[in-house]
Amino acid sequence: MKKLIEAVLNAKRTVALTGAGVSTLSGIPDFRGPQGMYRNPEAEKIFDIDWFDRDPGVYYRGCRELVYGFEKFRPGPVHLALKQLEDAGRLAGIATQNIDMLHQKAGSSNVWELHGSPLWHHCRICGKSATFEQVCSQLKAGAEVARCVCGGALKPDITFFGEMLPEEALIAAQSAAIGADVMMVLGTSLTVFPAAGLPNLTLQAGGKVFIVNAQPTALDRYAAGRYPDLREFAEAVKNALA
Ligand code: CNA
Ligand code: ZN
Repeated sequence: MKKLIEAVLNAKRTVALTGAGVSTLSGIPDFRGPQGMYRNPEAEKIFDIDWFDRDPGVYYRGCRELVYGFEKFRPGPVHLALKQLEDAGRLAGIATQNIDMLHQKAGSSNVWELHGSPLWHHCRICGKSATFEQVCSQLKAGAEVARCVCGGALKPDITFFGEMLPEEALIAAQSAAIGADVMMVLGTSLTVFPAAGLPNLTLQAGGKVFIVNAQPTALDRYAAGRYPDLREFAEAVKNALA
């Protein structure tokens, strides 16, 4: 971990790419870790746009507790460490694949949400928007699927499989990755593209990539350093900035 911390302290521009692993420390299951949602074969349907249009109940049943229970989850040690790095002027931004809004809750200001978030929902028929709170209150009142006044299903602005990524966030994250001399890859299996391609942009531009993830990734052999433990990472950041 010493090499990673030294690189960050000496870098001109560091960016982070985060995945579901950083939020397992807050109690939110990931997809592909040992306790991940993909142990349930139905899980692949939950964030699939064709399934949503066929039966929005698949998403709402699968995410009732999780997404609409997001209020009860608190930022974990990695979210807090990244906020500290930003405050210390050591982190230019965070590209996240997460949809749980925990980086913002931790206070990080430069967050590119590559897979969107449920902060807003839109009607699949008329396009009208609804807030997270409006959807939560429908679900609390017993609705199986949150619906627009026109009767259409409300879909969260989360990028589902089969949809394009939010263009602005993707372009910002890509240019940050190209301009970074250090990229920290934290808690992601690096399997969902194009997000998983961001570290390649840093490598191609001559920057260094460090990976902190329990399971191996396809980029491990190109990494300047590779560590399994996200808690240890958060602790090392805290100590370095103390
Ligand atoms: P993933 O494929 O589930 O990979 C997560 C990785 O994190 C795995 O390789 C784990 O080994 C690793 N990991 C988990 N916990 C720890 C830990 N404590 N220490 C070290 N490593 C750990 O998730 P990705 O983010 O790579 O996949 C992208 C998908 C998952 C995105 O589309 C997300 O929207 C989606 N997702 C997001 C959330 C969330 O917002 N919190 C939760 C579940 C899935
Ligand atoms: Zn509508």
